[in-house]
Amino acid sequence: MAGKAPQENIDEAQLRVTDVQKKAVGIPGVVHALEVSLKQMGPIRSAQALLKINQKNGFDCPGCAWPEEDKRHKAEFCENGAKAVAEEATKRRVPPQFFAEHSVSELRGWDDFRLGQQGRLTDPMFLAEGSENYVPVSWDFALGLLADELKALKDPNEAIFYTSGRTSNEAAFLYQLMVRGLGTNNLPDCSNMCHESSGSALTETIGIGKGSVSLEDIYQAELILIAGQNPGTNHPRMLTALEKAKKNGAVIVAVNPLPEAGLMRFENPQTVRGLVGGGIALADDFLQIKLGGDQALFQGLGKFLLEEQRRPGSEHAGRVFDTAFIDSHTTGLGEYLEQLETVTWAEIVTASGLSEDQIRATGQRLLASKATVVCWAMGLTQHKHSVAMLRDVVNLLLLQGNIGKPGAGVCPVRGHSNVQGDRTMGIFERMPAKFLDALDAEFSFASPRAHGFDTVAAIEAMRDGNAGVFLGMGGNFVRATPDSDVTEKALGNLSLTVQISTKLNKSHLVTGKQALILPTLGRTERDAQAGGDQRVTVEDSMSAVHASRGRLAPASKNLLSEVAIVCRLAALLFETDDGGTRPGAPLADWSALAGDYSLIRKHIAAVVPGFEDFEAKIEQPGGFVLPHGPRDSRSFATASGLAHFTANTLEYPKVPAGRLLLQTLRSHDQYNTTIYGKDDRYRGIKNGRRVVFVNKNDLDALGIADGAMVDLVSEWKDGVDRRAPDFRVVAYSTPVGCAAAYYPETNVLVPLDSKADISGTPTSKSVVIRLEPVS
Ligand SMILES: Nc1nc2c(c(=O)[nH]1)N[C@H]1C(S)=C(S)[C@@H](COP(=O)(O)OP(=O)(O)OC[C@H]3O[C@@H](n4cnc5c(=O)[nH]c(N)nc54)[C@H](O)[C@@H]3O)O[C@H]1N2
Ligand SMILES: Nc1nc2c(c(=O)[nH]1)N[C@H]1C(S)=C(S)[C@@H](COP(=O)(O)OP(=O)(O)OC[C@H]3O[C@@H](n4cnc5c(=O)[nH]c(N)nc54)[C@H](O)[C@@H]3O)O[C@H]1N2
Ligand SMILES: [Mo]
Repeated sequence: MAGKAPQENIDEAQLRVTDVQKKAVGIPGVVHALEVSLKQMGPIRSAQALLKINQKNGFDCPGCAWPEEDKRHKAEFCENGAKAVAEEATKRRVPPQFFAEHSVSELRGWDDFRLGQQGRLTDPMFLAEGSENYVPVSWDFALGLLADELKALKDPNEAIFYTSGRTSNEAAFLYQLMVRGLGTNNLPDCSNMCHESSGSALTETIGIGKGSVSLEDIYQAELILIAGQNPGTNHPRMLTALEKAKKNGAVIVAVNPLPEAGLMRFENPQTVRGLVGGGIALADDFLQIKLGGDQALFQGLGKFLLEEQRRPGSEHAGRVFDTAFIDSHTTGLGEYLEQLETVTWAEIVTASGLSEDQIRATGQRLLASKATVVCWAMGLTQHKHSVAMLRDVVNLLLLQGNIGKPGAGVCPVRGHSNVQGDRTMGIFERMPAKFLDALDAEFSFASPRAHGFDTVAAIEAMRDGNAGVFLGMGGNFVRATPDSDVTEKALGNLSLTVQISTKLNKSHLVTGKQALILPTLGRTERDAQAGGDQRVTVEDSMSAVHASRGRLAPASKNLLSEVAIVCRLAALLFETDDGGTRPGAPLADWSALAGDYSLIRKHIAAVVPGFEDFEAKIEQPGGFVLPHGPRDSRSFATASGLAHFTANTLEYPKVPAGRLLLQTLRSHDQYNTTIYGKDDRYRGIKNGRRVVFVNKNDLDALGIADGAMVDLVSEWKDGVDRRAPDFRVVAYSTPVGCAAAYYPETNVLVPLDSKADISGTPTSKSVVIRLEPVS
């Protein structure tokens, strides 16, 4: 039997701080995942679901975007993947009766854990203006209301269409077509808050916003730098790949303010050795860097290579740089080297918090490596100067020709399982003209060309009264976004907010004047349409596209697939009463597309490069890999046709005395805003989430005791008091001046206009705070 959903908020008084763990996975991970699975799914469904994760002919794990290996284990087992599946395939339900019993005001008092744990949404629900309770409605009513509200807008740019990264390629493609057909590019997505800085930096410098390595490259790498990433929790299957790289002789360097368990030691649950204990030490070196200090580190490494290149008598002199590659494939080296000459070691040390010796030792690792990969995630993308930081990552790799050769390259490790695919399908407020031209040609219409709102701009538009309707294709907008109080108020200005969701979350409760919940199928469920059972496709972090087919019975008879929802809405928007297409609307047979997704793939094949023969290519076992110029042939689709070195002034956060810099991150028991449980096992936290990790020296200097209760108060130039109350202080291994606490509880502290230059990503890893003791 599956267990009952919790009926209480997390009681933070029960919080306990235990020992920090120095290794990841092993038996405790397996046991924990099975516990969660059984509680949510019961034994039979657990077995059905877990055996189909990431198997050929199975479904793509909704956990993360790390690629699958070609030779798969019987169970591609990963603790957090299993938890993600359990949360979706849960037997718990949120039926209409639930909303009759609980008003939205009451539910607003429930925390994210309690809301998410109630289970799957079963029916379309409507919250009328002034009403306290959602009521069940028909799909015709719900979609009719949404279409009417959209049509009634003075300007299509008053509508906002958000996407989270679980949406399939097929649904995403039709969704952006519908949005552009309506006449707007307002397509903000979770990527704006996630890897946007990676996309910005990579597109400028190497001509494509995607990583350049394959799994094989990871296995063949001689040196792997992992900066700003906690794979033990967020990409556990990556540890298996790192273990293999390590066995092949790779050196691994972890760059992180925190000694994350997964990076330190890993027990692979797929192997006997992993299960009996011991495991393998993954990181050879650990650089405990200050928050936001990575640009300094990468410039320091560049400076070291430059010095070695030029040092008379050095065995490496003149041979450090890959001159042949630089001469034929790059531009801008001179300006970059000038910047490296200008920046001083003293500044690099201050900014990074690392010693010159430590950086030089890592430089020696680079000298010794013929193939280097740099992997990164949110620790590098969510700072004010993230784009410059990532350009410096690219600079360093270009110096030694580490792009487009086996075992080398850039590896931004994506989050949501199809966030990369959604972008490929056109979910972007600034899609290039080439894509839009192809879209127009395929559907005989003229898509709008003015850029739309990204996530922050969308909130600003809502706040300022410039938006009327919000539609969320998945995700939990109100909790994932920064400046929670501002965002909540902004949503209240809209006339209608609509969420296409699998599970209950706060975005269903903080609404416009009217609201709709449109419940949809998840990845694990059978998607039966007029043309038979359908499969969808996804793209992983390494540009591999493959099919995903759900097998479980849907959570309710009244769910529609994401594709079906888009098609029905588009038909209401674009079709005339006699079934024709309105003038100016995209020419598409929406009901045929809903019945047979292979027809959608035909359109994708015609519009998106690399998808020719799409249907045939997904028949190949494991799918196919999209073209990637730098990786495939060292060709760079920049204006000059060359890879660009760039000169970036060194930046780093400067924190006033007596203040700390806060990073907001994930615990081991959450998937973004979905909270699975109350523990962060590796970091030694049990039964609670309101903790702030602080260096002991900072606590001493501030006169605050380990275990004391404090409010976190963010300080920003607008002088507004942003406060997250009642956090327990935990003395922890983190650089002096650098604190950490969990997202989304701390999103209230991130000011809306504190965002990265160029990419616009909220600075979730860089918030100046003070600790105010609670008396
Ligand atoms: N189980 C699980 N899996 C997930 C998710 C989840 O919530 N749960 N989320 C998914 C999503 S959408 C994403 S984007 C990824 C996120 O994956 P991660 O980026 O690993 O997630 P975070 O918890 O934000 O961790 C950031 C890491 O960067 C470090 N860090 C913070 N600031 C800095 C810095 O300035 N420099 C350096 N060098 N390091 C820094 C932190 O200490 C932490 O180890 O995971 C995906 N997978
Ligand atoms: N402070 C701070 N803020 C952050 C971050 C941070 O590190 N710190 N990280 C940022 C990052 S990296 C990201 S990616 C965003 C995440 O932002 P989002 O993607 O908006 O948030 P999620 O929590 O992943 O969304 C969870 C909801 O998605 C719905 N859902 C799940 N599966 C499906 C599905 O298959 N279809 C549909 N239609 N709905 C589904 C469920 O209803 C669930 O409640 O948050 C960002 N916000
Ligand atoms: Mo993400």
